[in-house]
Order: sequence, then C-alpha cells, then structure tokens
Amino acid sequence: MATEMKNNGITRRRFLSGLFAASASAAIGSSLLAPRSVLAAEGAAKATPNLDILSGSHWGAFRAKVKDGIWVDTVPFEKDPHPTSMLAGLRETVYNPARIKYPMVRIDWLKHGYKSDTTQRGDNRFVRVPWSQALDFFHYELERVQTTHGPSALYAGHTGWQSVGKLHSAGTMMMRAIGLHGTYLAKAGDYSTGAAQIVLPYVAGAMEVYEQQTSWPLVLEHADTIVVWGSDPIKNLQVGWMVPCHSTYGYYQQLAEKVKKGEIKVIHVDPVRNETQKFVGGDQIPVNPQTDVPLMMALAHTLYTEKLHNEQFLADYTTGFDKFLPYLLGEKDGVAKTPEWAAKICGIDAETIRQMARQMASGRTQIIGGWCLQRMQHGEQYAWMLVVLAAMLGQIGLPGGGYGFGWHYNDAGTITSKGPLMAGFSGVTGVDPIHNHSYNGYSSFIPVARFVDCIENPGQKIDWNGKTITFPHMKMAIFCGNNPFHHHQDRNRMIKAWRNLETVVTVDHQWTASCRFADIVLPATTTYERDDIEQFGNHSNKGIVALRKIVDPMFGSKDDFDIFRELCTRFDRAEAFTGGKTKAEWIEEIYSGAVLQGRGVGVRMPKFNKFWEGEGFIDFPEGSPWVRHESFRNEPDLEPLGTASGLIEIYCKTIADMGYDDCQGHPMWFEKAERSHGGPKSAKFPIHLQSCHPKHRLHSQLCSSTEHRETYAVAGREPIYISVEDAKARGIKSGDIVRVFNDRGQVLAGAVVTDEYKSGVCRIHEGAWYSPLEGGKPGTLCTYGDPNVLTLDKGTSKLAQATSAHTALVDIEKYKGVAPAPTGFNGPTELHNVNPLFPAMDL
Ligand SMILES: Nc1nc2c(c(=O)[nH]1)N[C@H]1C(S)=C(S)[C@@H](COP(=O)(O)OP(=O)(O)OC[C@H]3O[C@@H](n4cnc5c(=O)[nH]c(N)nc54)[C@H](O)[C@@H]3O)O[C@H]1N2
Ligand SMILES: Nc1nc2c(c(=O)[nH]1)N[C@H]1C(S)=C(S)[C@@H](COP(=O)(O)OP(=O)(O)OC[C@H]3O[C@@H](n4cnc5c(=O)[nH]c(N)nc54)[C@H](O)[C@@H]3O)O[C@H]1N2
Ligand SMILES: [Mo]
Repeated sequence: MATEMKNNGITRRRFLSGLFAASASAAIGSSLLAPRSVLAAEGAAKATPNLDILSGSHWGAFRAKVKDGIWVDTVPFEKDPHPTSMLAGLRETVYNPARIKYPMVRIDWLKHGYKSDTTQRGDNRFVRVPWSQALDFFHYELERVQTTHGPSALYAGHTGWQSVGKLHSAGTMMMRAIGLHGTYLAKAGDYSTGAAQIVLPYVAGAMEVYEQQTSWPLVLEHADTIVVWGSDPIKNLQVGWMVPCHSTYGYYQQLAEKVKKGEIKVIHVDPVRNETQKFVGGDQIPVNPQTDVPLMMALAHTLYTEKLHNEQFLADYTTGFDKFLPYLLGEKDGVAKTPEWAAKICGIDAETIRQMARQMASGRTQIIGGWCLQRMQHGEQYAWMLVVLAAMLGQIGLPGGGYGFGWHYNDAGTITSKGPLMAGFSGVTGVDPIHNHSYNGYSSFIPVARFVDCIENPGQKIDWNGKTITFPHMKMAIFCGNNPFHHHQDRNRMIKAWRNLETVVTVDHQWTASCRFADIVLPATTTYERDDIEQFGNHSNKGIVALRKIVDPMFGSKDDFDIFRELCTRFDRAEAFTGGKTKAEWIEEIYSGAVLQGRGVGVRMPKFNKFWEGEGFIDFPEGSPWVRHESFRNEPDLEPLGTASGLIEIYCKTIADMGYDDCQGHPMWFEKAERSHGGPKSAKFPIHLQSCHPKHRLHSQLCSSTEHRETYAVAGREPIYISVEDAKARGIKSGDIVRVFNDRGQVLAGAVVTDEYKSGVCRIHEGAWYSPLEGGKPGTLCTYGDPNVLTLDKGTSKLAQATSAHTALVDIEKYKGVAPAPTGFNGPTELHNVNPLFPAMDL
C-alpha cells in the first residue's frame, strides 16, 4: 500500500535486499503478492534455485540462499504461482533481537519458586540457567502440581499456530510429553471458528469451516452472483495451516476478469473495502459492524414476502422454517424484520436491501462467509442465519450455489489431488501416564477462549453447549507454539488474573509477551534449523515438500522434540515419547506411510532416500472437481446431514432445549454489549475496533522481524486504519502517532487515514506485539499497538463461549508529546550472579 511504503522510511536498496519489490506484482494487481525474479531483474546474482535449500512455512515453500553458514536470502519456490511478500520476513526470525537465546527463569521465581511474587511477572527481568536446571524445575513443578492439586490444576492443552512440519508440531509434542507424565486440564474449540464450529454441526451437520469448498472452476462456470460476506480471501489465503500452494489466486484472477466483463456479479458485505474487493472488483454493501444479522433477516423477509424463496427446497431438505417464520414476520415479538427495520440498525437503506435480495434470487448465487463475524458476541447467529438464507434460495448442493464458510482458508476451492495424506507425529502414545489422579469434580477441559475466566474464577460454573463446566483452580500453565499474550482478549484483565498462577512455562523461539509473563522460558529451534516434511497445498494436497534444515540451531535452542524428550527422561518416559525412533526415522516413517497409502489409491511414489536426497518434492496427480453438499442434494435419504433430523435445521430443538437466553431455537438478532453507529456505549466510545487478521503477518509471527516490520509500520508503530471522517474530526493525519483507548486500556498506533473504511470503523490487526510502557502493570500504555489491550473478553453465548474479540469500541486521539519507544522486541532484561534458592526450598 502506498501509504505504508511512504511511511516506513526505508530505502529502495534495503527493500530490495529483502528480495521483494512492489512492481512485479502489478501483473495481478495486488501488492500482497511477491514477484518471482526480482533479483534477476535488478541485476543481482541470478537465482539458481535448485542449488538453494528447499524448505516451507505457513507462508509457502521457498528456497534459502546460504553463505558461510548464514541464511542470506529467500527465493519463492518455483512451483508457487503466487508467492506472498511475507516470505521476506522469515529469515529474520532466526536472527532478530527477539530470538530466545537460552533457557531463562524469572528472577523472583528463581528465588521463591511457586511461592514467588507474581506481581513481578511482566517486568521482564530474567536469569539465564543451564538446560538441565530449567528442565529440572519444569519437572519438579509437574510433580508438585499433580501430587498436591491433581490434573485439573495443570493446563497443558492450549495449542496454537506454531510452525508447519509433520514431525515438529510443537503443541502435539507438549501434549504427548505432559500426557505421559499425567492427565491435565485440556481445552475445547479454538479462537478461529469457536462459535461456528459449535452451532453449525447442529444446523448443517458438519463444522463447515475447515472443509474443502466447491471447486472454483465449477463456481466460475455456474455462478451468476457471488456474495462475499465478511471475508477477505485475497488477504487471508496468503497463509495456510500446512504449506500453502497459493493456486487459488489464479481463480480469483479469472473471477476478476468475469466481473470486468459483467459475467459474474460480486457483492462484498463488509464495512471495509477489503483486499478481495480491490482485487476482484464488484459492489460493496458497507454494513455497520456487528449488524449483519438484521441485514440477513431483512433479505430473508424480502425473499419471503416477494415469494422469491424456494418452497420445494425448504420442504425437502430443511426442517423448522415454520417455527422461524413467525419471528421473521414479527408475529412473536411484534417486530417484523423488514428492510425498513434493518436499515435503521445496519445502515443499508431498505431499497438496497430489497435489490440485493432480488439479485440473489435472480440466478445461481454462491455465498462465501468469513469467520470474523462469528468472533463477536452472538457470533453463532451469523453462521446459522447464513445457512437459513442459502436454504431459502434453495441452491445448496448445486455448483456455484449455496453457502460455504471456508473459502478464505487453506487453499479452499482448489481441486484436491488424488495423492495420499501424510500422518503426523501423534499427541497420544497408548502408554499410561504416571499420574492419573481425580479431577475432584472439576471439568477436565474448558472452552479455550474462557481460560482467563477460569484463572480468575475457580469453582465457578458456566453453561457450554448443553453442559455445565466447572472451572478448576488452575495453578500451572504450559504454552508451546502459541502466544496467549497476543491472542487473548482484554490484556489488562489478563495481567491481573495471571497473578493467580503459580508457575507458567513457555516454549518458543521468539521472546514474545507470553515469555515476558512466564516463569520458565525454553528456547526452541525454528523450522529452518531442523529437518521436517510437510504437505504442499492444504485442501489441494498438491504434493509433498521436504523441509530441509537451512542453518544450524542458534545459541542454546533445541528442537521441541529434544526439549520434551529430555523432560521425559526425568520421569522415565523418554522411550515412550520418542517411540524408540530418532527424528530422521520419524520423518522417514511419516513419508513411508504415505507411500503405502499411495499404492492403495494408485499413486506411485519414490522410496524415501530417493525423495530426500533428490529433489525433495513430489507432485501428485490432479483429482476431479467437486461440489460441496452435492451428495446430500442428490440423495437426502442415503446421504443425510449429520444433524438430528438429517436435514438442515432452521429450527433446532436440541439447541432450543438447552434453554439459553442468548442462543435460542432459531437465528435471532441480539443487541451487543457495545456497538458503534448508535448502539450501546457508542456515545462514549464512538468507533468500532476491528482486529482482523494481518495482511503482513501470521498473527504475532513475523512481528519481531525488524526489517519486515518496517515495511508496514507507521512511525515505528502498528498501523491503525482510520476513516477520513473520523480522522478529520480528530485532527489526525496519516503518519501521526495516535492513542487508541477505552475503559479497558490504551495503546499507541500509527495512523493510516483511508477512504477504504466506513466512518465509525477502524482497524488494528491482531498479532501486534504487546509492548508495555511499564511491564506487568495493568492499565499501562502499550507502546506498539496490541489491539487485545482494547478488546472485550466475554463468551459469544452460553452455547459456544467463543471469543467476542470483535465486539469492541474505542476512541482515538492524536498523541501529544514525545512518544516512548516500543518496548516489545528486544528480549528480556538479563540479570547476572543470582543464586537460585528455589531447589533448596522443599525438594
Ligand atoms: N483481537 C483478536 N484476537 C485474536 C483474533 C482476532 O481476530 N482478533 N484471532 C484469533 C485467532 S483466529 C487465532 S488462530 C489466534 C492465534 O494465536 P496464536 O496461535 O497464539 O498466534 P501465533 O502468533 O501464530 O503464535 C504462535 C507462536 O508459536 C511460536 N512458534 C513458532 N514455531 C514454533 C516452534 O517450532 N516451536 C515452538 N515451541 N514455538 C513456535 C511463534 O514464535 C509464536 O509465538 O489469535 C486469536 N486472537
Ligand atoms: N495474512 C493472514 N492470513 C490469515 C491469517 C493471518 O494471521 N494473516 N490467519 C488465518 C487464521 S488463523 C484465520 S482464523 C483466518 C481468519 O479469517 P477471518 O476471520 O475471516 O478474517 P478477518 O481478516 O479477521 O476478517 C475478514 C473480513 O471480515 C470483515 N468484517 C469485520 N467485521 C465485520 C462486520 O461486522 N460485518 C461484516 N460484514 N464484515 C466484517 C473484515 O473487514 C474483513 O474484511 O485467516 C487466516 N489467514
Ligand atoms: Mo485462527
């Protein structure tokens, strides 16, 4: 983006040294995508890809250039047709100042162990200890917590985005090792799709979110209209859970051409003119934030009153429309959900709503739903109502029709290959744990986004998905391959709650804010310092790519595998942890499992040695195009959905019988705790804060890559995107440092004033590193711009108890005075000559 380029102050030469210039991506019209051969074009050493080291990442496959044992440059993999410019930030994760060098223990914990002063947490003072001592402490604490409190006090199942690789799955390794020691408190659900993944199985019989979608060639052939509802695939398909193949971008280019020719109409329902709209074109419905359900209700009302709905489909494939209809028509609550009613809430005029309904009913309409909308209060309603709308249109199961919730994720809409799928390292072993004590009446798991509630309120009972969850007294928590001090909401509340924990262990390779708030910090290697293997292409499963070690492990870092193996030696479970195999043997076994499976499906693969020592890449033969929900449409009796009735449940008795006030038997509109554009609390804090997924990062990963960060940071801060009107009213210009605040906290950010945002809407991307001015002090200013200082920590509803991160209002002011430097990126303050007192205490 031009604004970002202008503000970052880096020289052209330096930008190019990071490999990627803006120009070559012009061919496909997006600044997100990296050009293939910048080095050659600039007259630098011509890339000789096959001599460079092949590896892969969440951002794609690539080849690393290594000189004298140092990774100096990165070239996209030649089989990636649309590499992302984020590849430029990978190399820095090995060398940046935030790299964790050695095992570290928080100063007061080193002195007093689990009886430490926990208010010292977060001030970032640590002492380096030898590996053996760090692991002894870790083991001692596991023993102590298991024997004095039992498994409910040990939280060890909280996983996250870690790195790619079928072997080195950091969270899996943690669960496998801790699970060999004892049972523990686990989590349910995730932050990504917490609300949708609970409600959609009741409504549509499957989670819907992580599944493959109808093949794009069929959508391009059959769709007349595509409604992109709160989704930004062009931005979000840059990354994948496994190594993405990026072949989806070719389909979006074809879509853009069809839009230009008038062959497909695209409607983007989004308060922001997002990257996808800029890429494919089309019209925008700039809905007010958090008010999509009223808009959907009004579309449904129009379809019904204008007899545009498909009665036959409703009769044959759904149940409960008759119970929903009285609500829609206002027979129950006296409020008909008309376009006029919705217009006042959602900010889209009634006539536009009617036209949109008519457009959607006029031909084949594919609805593409994103996930942000279910990461807000009552997020279940959006997911449910989108299915109802699609059911009324009656095209579910037809190519280019119906709904889908995963188009922006994991190369969705590509054609899945015929290749086998590799299994990964497993989190369970079948070997009994040493400790298997009672949970003492507490729950053995908690809904993941409620984990701070749990720390704060031990003993409290909450409703969740038809069950009662009793929060245990959590004493110890382990995090490996995730970053709770980025991903969880309401940072200041979290800091206070954290003090109730006796011991926190983190395993990472970057000194994140979670390390700052931990007691024992263990340094892991990056993917680039170890061998591994991964799928190339997610839903596409295009092939297998060798992730080859690029450089030797830096400082004292160890592979997660070795960290947890060495932990397990302390309780005689090392053999069970490794399964008696070395890392190299595991990689070979994972590969060979796929070879065997491949034979069964007629795909021949070379032997492991030939693969590993040869190209390190295998292409699988292409599969056939596929239509989501087609089998259900063709044979509803033989291929019923996984719902109670086997049909789409517009009314769901199972949910109704749970008796929740905030999620009832059919989709409904519920007012939010806070909402912009005249909603609750908007008089005090008028601007809605989006904390969407970053364009230039994966969550908090790559935020610590200094040069990469400088390509998008504004005045050294995380950008905040502000509408022209809101900026003008506050005297804010692009490039200004601003203070963003509400009753929960305050952060600095760098202003980007843009007409792409509707007035009353701003955005700071999630993953911006928490950088406290006074570490550990609740309420202190975040000097870099972590949006989760400002977000609300409240369950979506009693059904899913998922995150409501996107229910948050703020105000913004120009920052006066000299802004303090960002504090987050330089690792710990290391203290020397401190003698540990803890082991002598009661060992
Ligand atoms: N406000 C707001 N908050 C959100 C969201 C939002 O939309 N708004 N979105 C939410 C969503 S959907 C998600 S998925 C979460 C993501 O939350 P996380 O999964 O916590 O995010 P990451 O930044 O990917 O954290 C991964 C961590 O693992 C570390 N790591 C990488 N590789 C390895 C490895 O090999 N070994 C070890 N031990 N560590 C490694 C990285 O350095 C990083 O610190 O955030 C959630 N938070
Ligand atoms: N580049 C990049 N890609 C990623 C990730 C990343 O960190 N970086 N993370 C991955 C992960 S873990 C996940 S869970 C997915 C997240 O996928 P999503 O949650 O779908 O993605 P977001 O980018 O948060 O939001 C998508 C769109 O929702 C719009 N939106 C926000 N609020 C509203 C609203 O009230 N109404 C409407 N109609 N629209 C709204 C936003 O403007 C944005 O264009 O992305 C994945 N892809
Ligand atoms: Mo996610």
